[in-house]
Amino acid sequence: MAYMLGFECTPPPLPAADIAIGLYRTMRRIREFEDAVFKYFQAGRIPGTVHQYQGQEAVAAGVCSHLRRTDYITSTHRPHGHAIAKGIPLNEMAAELFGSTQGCCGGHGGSMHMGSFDHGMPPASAIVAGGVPIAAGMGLSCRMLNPGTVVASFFGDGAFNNGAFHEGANLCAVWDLPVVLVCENNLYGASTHVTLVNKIPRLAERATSYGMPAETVDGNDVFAVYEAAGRAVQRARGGDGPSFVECITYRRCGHSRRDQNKYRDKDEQEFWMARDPLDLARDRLIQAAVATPQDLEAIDQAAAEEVQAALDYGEQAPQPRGEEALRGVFCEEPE
Ligand SMILES: Cc1ncc(C[n+]2csc(CCOP(=O)(O)OP(=O)(O)O)c2C)c(N)n1
Ligand SMILES: [Mg+2]
Repeated sequence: MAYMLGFECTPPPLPAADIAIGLYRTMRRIREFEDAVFKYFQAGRIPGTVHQYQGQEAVAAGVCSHLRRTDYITSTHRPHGHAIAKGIPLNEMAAELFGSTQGCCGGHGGSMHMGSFDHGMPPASAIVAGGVPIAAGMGLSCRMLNPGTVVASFFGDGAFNNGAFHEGANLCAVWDLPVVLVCENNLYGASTHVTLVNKIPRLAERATSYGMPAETVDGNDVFAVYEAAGRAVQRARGGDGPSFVECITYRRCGHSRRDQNKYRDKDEQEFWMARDPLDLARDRLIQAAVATPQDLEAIDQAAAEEVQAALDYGEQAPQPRGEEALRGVFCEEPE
């Protein structure tokens, strides 16, 4: 395990029962949504492509459970899990995927630009590392206009070597911005393994050079992510500046819809497939007698029903008329 994760880790104590069960529920809602959406894409019922989040649920759930509706996140080309964890209703997300005017971006964004200003998530940027300088800007605005508000910026290991990450991280550090930099190190940037593009594989080690606390956690253990993110969010909220949390995780799906994962080592895949974040959380909750298998099955069932209802809603929601395409393109003249 140490070889594959790259470090030894001890699972932290469980948080309070309602929080621990809430983390499981969020992960299950994400997994159900993603699995159902995959089937719709495969069947050609949703246009475009999709980058999915199966396997990484613990990161979004663990971080966003510390955030308020008035806090912000920035997201990536893989945004569904972040959006669900930040509280965007599934109906609005599903409608967005179908390009409906009822979608959270009015159908203009689709999968890769999921977001909702009402829920503290500007539409996701599919430009790798693009969210980091945006988070720095939002963090500056929060510090000046709304102290106590926090920005969490999600990005991948592939983003780490992009200049935009370094500019954004440096600004966060020098201006003590209330930003939590959440690196989802799923070991691959598309098909490129993290060791091929990093001489120092522990990305948190390099992040400390900006002068901020940085730590690496087991990103498949939702309770480990929850604990580390709690420290980082508290620090940001208290005005003490940014932190970097590297979450080592793995996607259970291809990079995008058509990817067949042929570039991934068999042993590596087997190791990670046996470390499903939902299974790990389920086992711990049951072992600690925080929940019974029946309690968790009820959560699973409710999530499946909610997701199916959302996709039914999204598929039937009204499609835009032609003139909608120009909405938001030109500035409206003030009356
Ligand atoms: C600036 C930029 N370069 C290249 C791409 C094409 N691209 C899309 S996703 C991706 C890989 C990103 O890897 P990572 O940041 O690790 O995120 P992951 O896909 O693993 O979630 C690339 C290269 C892009 N969208 N933006
Ligand atoms: Mg990656």
